[in-house]
Formats: sequence, C-alpha cells, structure tokens
Amino acid sequence: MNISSAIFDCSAPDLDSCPDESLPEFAFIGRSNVGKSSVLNLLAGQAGLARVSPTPGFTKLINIFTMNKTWRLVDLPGYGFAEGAKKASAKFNRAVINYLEHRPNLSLVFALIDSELPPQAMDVEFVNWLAGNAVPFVLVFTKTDKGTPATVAANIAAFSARIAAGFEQLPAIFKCSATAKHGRHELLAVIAEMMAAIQAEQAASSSTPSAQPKPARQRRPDIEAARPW
Ligand SMILES: Nc1nc2c(ncn2[C@@H]2O[C@H](COP(=O)(O)OP(=O)(O)O)[C@@H](O)[C@H]2O)c(=O)[nH]1
Ligand SMILES: [Mg+2]
Repeated sequence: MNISSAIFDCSAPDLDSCPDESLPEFAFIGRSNVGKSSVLNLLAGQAGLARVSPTPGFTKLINIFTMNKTWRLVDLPGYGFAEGAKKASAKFNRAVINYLEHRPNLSLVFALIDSELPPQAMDVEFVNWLAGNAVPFVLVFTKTDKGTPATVAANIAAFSARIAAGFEQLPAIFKCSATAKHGRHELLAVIAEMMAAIQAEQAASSSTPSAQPKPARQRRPDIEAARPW
C-alpha cells in the first residue's frame, strides 16, 4: 500500500477526547520504549511524525494520525513505566484500557514486543488480556536489528510457548525493525487487507438498507474470518 498522506490529528487524554468514529483505526500498544512511535513512523514513511523518545514513559496521550484520509494510526501510551507501574494492579493506563475496550472503530491492535528480550511477564499478561477481551490483535516483534536472527527466533518461540495455552489459534506474528526499515511492507499489507474487508462489509450492509445497525463491538471486523495472513 502506498501512503499518500499522513497527518497528525490530535493528542487525546482519554477516550471521550478521541475524534469521531468515522475512520477505521489501527493502534500500537506495548511497553514503554518497545518502539511504538518508531514503527508508526516506519509505516507512515515519515521519520518525525510521531515523537520517538529514548526516555521510557514519555507519551501519556493517545496520539492519532490520519492516513490517506481514510484510516488512522493510533500511538497509545506505553505500559510498564507509567506512574502506576510500581503497583502491580495499576500497570495499564485507564485511558488505554477504555480505548481498547470501547472504541467501536478500532479495527486492529499491533501488540509490540521487544524481540531482544525473553518473554516478559507484563507482555504475557497484556496479550492474554487482549485475547480475553476479544480485542483483535497481531503480535509484532520489534528491534530485530539488535539481536542475532537466532536470538530473535528463540525469543519469539519462547513467547509463543508462554501464551499458547490461552489460544486455540496463536495470533499472527510479524517482525520489524524501524532502524533497518524491515517489516513495513508486511504491516501495511495487514492494514490493506483489513481495510478491504471493512469496505466490503460496508458495501454489503449499505446494499441491504433494512438491516439493523450492529451494536458497536460487532462493527469491528471479524479478524478470524478476514485475516488472510
Ligand atoms: N535498534 C533499534 N532501536 C529502535 C528501534 N525502534 C525504536 N528504537 C529506539 O528505541 C527507543 C524507543 O523508541 P520509541 O519509538 O520512542 O518507543 P515507544 O516508547 O514504544 O514509542 C528510541 O531510542 C528508538 O530510537 C529499532 O527498530 N531498532
Ligand atoms: Mg512513543
């Protein structure tokens, strides 16, 4: 997919401040410093679009960008280094949880995991939470330029093994490096496929005007049915 425009939309402190729900959204989530903003910039093809910071916990806001005037990328605050991090139960930002649970036009979450590290309890917990709350997501292992291919593969295998018990079918797994510019094409292809599925669904429902509008959660595309990867 070609990115013809990438425009900063707004920084929202909470779900109520997010823009209207007219465009499908693709959101990045993961621990602080995992590379969310960098992957967003990689996909957008613009180095300075989302602010990249060497300081963990920098982004506290939901940063929203409109792409090609038809869909959005959402840079969510990271977990793990926020103020509540010392309290085991307060690791995940309330605004993020609200967004993930209630945003009707959230189409897909890219759950980012650092490929340099063995499985981290907080990532395992968060991925299990996503699955338990029926949030559609894929896993993206970041910073693959930092480790050897063998280390990256071993960390991915170990993470998959840690979460396997909770899944009938493991989530799709992608690798990327913002530094080496790897993974852009694959992640944009995921978005393109989801957009095609959403547009097909919209076309089908607009041709049957008597159909009742679906409740919010069901308006999210069925990832199992839609996913071609
Ligand atoms: N080597 C390497 N460093 C990266 C990569 N992606 C991000 N970083 C660095 O990791 C730090 C955190 O990146 P950032 O995108 O701000 O992470 P965020 O907190 O999850 O948004 C910054 O110093 C980035 O330069 C990558 O693919 N490879
Ligand atoms: Mg960031």
